[in-house]
Amino acid sequence: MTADLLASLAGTKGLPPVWLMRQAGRYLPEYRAQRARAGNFMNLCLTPSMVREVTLQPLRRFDLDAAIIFSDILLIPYALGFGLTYNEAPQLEPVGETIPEGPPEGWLERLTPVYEAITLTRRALAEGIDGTARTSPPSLIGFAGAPWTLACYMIDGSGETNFARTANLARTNPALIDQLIALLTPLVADHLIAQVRAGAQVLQLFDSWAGLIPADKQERWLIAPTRAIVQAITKSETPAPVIGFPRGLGLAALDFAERTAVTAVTLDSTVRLARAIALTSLPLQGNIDPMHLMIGGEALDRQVDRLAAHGFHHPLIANLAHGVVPQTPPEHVARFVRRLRQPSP
Ligand code: 1CP
Repeated sequence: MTADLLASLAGTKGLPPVWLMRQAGRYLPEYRAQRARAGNFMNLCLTPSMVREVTLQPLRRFDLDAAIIFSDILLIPYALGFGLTYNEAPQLEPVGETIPEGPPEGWLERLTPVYEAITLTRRALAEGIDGTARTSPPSLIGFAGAPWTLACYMIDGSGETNFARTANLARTNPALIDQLIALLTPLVADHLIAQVRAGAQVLQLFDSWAGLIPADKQERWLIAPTRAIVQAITKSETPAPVIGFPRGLGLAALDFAERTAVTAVTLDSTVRLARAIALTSLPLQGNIDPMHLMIGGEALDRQVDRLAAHGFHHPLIANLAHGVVPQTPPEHVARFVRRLRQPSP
C-alpha cells in the first residue's frame, strides 16, 4: 500500500509516506548517462523531456510516494540575468554593490521550460510509470531556494567560499542583504505559484544555509520572507502545502514553522525526532542522516524502524535530514524504502 503524501500532510497516521531530498541525481548511473547526453547541466534543466526522464528515474527503481521535479535553486538568479555555469560545482556571477529594485522584464518566461517539464511529468505520473505497482500516483513536488540561501550564492558566487563574503556583508552592510531579500521574496513566491499552476501538488522551500543567519537577523532574513512566501501561495488561486526546510536551525525549526505557517517542516540531522514530536503536533519531515543511507546495513535498518514507528503516532513524511550524497549506493535507497514499507516488529 502506498500512503498519500497529501493525506499525510493533513495528519493521517500510519506507515509514513516517503521521498528523499536529492533523490534524482549523481548517485544514479542512469542520471549520469542522461547528463552526459545533455552535454551540460543547464541544458538538462531547461529541456522538459529530459527533466521528466530524470525526475522519474528514482521512481522507476524505488517505491517512492513523491517525485521532486528535477531543477535547481539557482535557476532564479539565472532568470534574473546572472551568468550561471556548472562544472563540478555551480558558479554564479556575483551581485555588485547595487541591488536592482525589481526583476528584468520577462524574467519568469525564462523559466517556462521548468513549468513545461512539470506539466509533462505530472501527466506521466498520472498515466502510470513502469516499475513498481502503485495504488495511487505519486505526488509531484515543486521547489525553490529561500531568499536567504539564494542571497548566499548570489553574493559569494558558489558554496566553495563557505559564504565568507555573505558572512562579512551580513555584519558590515546588512542593508544590502535587506535589499536582496526584498527583491527575491516575491520572485520566489511567483516561481512557486507558477509551478503549482503547471501541476506541482506540494512545494518545498529549501533554506539550506539558514544556520548561517546571525540570530538577531533571523526575523528579517528567515521568518518574515518565508511567511510572506507562504501567504502569497495561500492567497493565490492555486494554494498548495509548503514544506519548510530551515537547515541548521535544529529544534528551532519548530518555532520557525509556527511563525511562518508552513504546512510541515523538515528537520535537520541535529534534531532527535522523538524530542521534536513531543513538542509539536505539526507534520514533520525527515530526518535520517544521509551518512547512514550512504553506509547502509543494519545501522540504517535500525534508523528506518525507529522512523517508521514514529509514523503511527505523529504525522510524518519519511525523508533524509539533507540530500542523498553522490557516494550512496542505489541499493541502500532500495533497502531504505523496502524496510520502511515493512518495518520489523
Ligand atoms: O550533475 C551534476 O553534476 C549536477 C549536480 C546537481 C544536481 C543533480 C546540482 C548542482 N543540482 C542538482 C539538482 C537539484 N538541486 C535538485 C533536484 C534533484 C532532486 O532533489 O531529486 C534539487 C532539489 C536541488 C536543490 C539545490 N541546489 C539546493 C538545495 C538543497 C540542498 O542540497 O541543500 C542547493 C543548495 C543547490 C545548489 C547546488 N546545485 C548543484 C550543486 C552541486 C549545488 C550545491 C553547491 C554548493 O553549495 O557548493
